[in-house]
Amino acid sequence: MGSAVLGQQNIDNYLQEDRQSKEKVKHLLLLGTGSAGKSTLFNQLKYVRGKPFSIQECITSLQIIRTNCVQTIFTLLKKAEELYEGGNKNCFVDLGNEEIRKMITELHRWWKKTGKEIFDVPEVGSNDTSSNYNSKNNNNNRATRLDSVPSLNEEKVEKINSIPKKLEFAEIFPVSPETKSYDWETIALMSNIMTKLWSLQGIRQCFNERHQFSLPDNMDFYLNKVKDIMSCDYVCTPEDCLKASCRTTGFNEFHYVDENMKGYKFYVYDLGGQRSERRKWIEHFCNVDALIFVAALNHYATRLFEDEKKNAMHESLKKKIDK
Ligand SMILES: Nc1nc2c(ncn2[C@@H]2O[C@H](COP(=O)(O)OP(=O)(O)OP(=O)(O)O)[C@@H](O)[C@H]2O)c(=O)[nH]1
Ligand SMILES: [Mg+2]
Repeated sequence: MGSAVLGQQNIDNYLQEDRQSKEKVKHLLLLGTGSAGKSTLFNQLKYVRGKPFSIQECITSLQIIRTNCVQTIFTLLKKAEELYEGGNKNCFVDLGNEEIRKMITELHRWWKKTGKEIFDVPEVGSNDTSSNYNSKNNNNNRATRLDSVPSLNEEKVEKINSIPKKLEFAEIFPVSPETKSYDWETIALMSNIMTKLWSLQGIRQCFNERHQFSLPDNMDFYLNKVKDIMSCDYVCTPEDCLKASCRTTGFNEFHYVDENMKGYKFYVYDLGGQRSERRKWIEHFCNVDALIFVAALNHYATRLFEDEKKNAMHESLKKKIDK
C-alpha cells in the first residue's frame, strides 16, 4: 500500500515537473509579407543572443550581395530607359555613347558567359577543371571578347531587355574552394564597369525613383563599395550580412534560454513571407505561443516584388494574407 502511494506521488511529481518544463518553453513565429524584415529581426535576435553569423552564412550572404549588385545595375539600366521614355528626362542614360554601350555589353556578356561557362565548375578541387578554367580565361581570350563587343546601335533595347531576370546566385558564385581559381582579374574589370555605371547621373536618378519598381533593399550601401565586394578576399561584415536582401524559402529556427525571464526557453521561427511561401505557414501554427507580425514602414512607397503594379504595404494591410 505504502509503495503504491509513493509510486503515485512519483508519477504526480513527474507530471508536474513535465508540465512546468513545458510551460517554460515558448514558441514564437515571425510572420509578415516578403521583405518585411522578418529575417533581419531574426538575425538581430540571434546576434544579440551571442550567436554571430557563421562562416557559411557570411559566404552565402556575399554570394547574394554580389549577384544583387550585378542584377541591380541591369535593372536600373532597364528602368532608366523606361522612365526616360515615360517622360522623366532626369533618368537619361546616353546609350548612344560608345563607352557606355561597351561597358553595358561587356558586363552583360560576362554575366551570361560566367553562368554558363566559367562559374559552372563541375567538381570541387579538380585539377583538370582548374586548368581548363585557366586556359579559357587567359588575358588573350578576354582581349578577344573585348574586341568583339558588338555595337548596341542595332540592338540596344533588345540587349538590355534580354537580360535574364532571375539567375540563381548559387550557379554564379558556388560555395567552394574553387572560388580561389575564379578569374578575379576579369571580375575586377567588371566591378570597375559597375562602379562607373552606378556613378552615372541617370542611374542615380533612376535609383531615387525606385519606389516605382521592385529593387532589393540597401543596394546603395553595397554599390558604393562594389569594388571591394567583388574582390577575391572580401569578407562580409555582420552589417553586410544583416543588410543583405535574401528571400526566405521554408523557415529558419533558433532557440535561446532567457535567464532574465525565469529561464524560459524561446524557440523562434522565421518564415518566408512571399505569396508562394505563405501557404506553408499553416504547418507551423500548432503549439504557438506568440506571433510577431512584421511590417516594413518603407513599404508605403515600395512596389510589391510579386506584382510590381501593387503597393507593398497594401499587401501587409490585407485582412487575409493567404495568397
Ligand atoms: N535599413 C534597414 N533595412 C532593413 C530593416 N529591416 C529590414 N531591412 C532590409 O529589408 C530587406 C528585406 O528584409 P528581410 O529581413 O530579408 O525580409 P523578410 O521579411 O525576411 O523577407 P522574406 O524572407 O522574403 O519573407 C533586407 O535587405 C534588409 O536588410 C531595417 O530596419 N532597416
Ligand atoms: Mg526572410
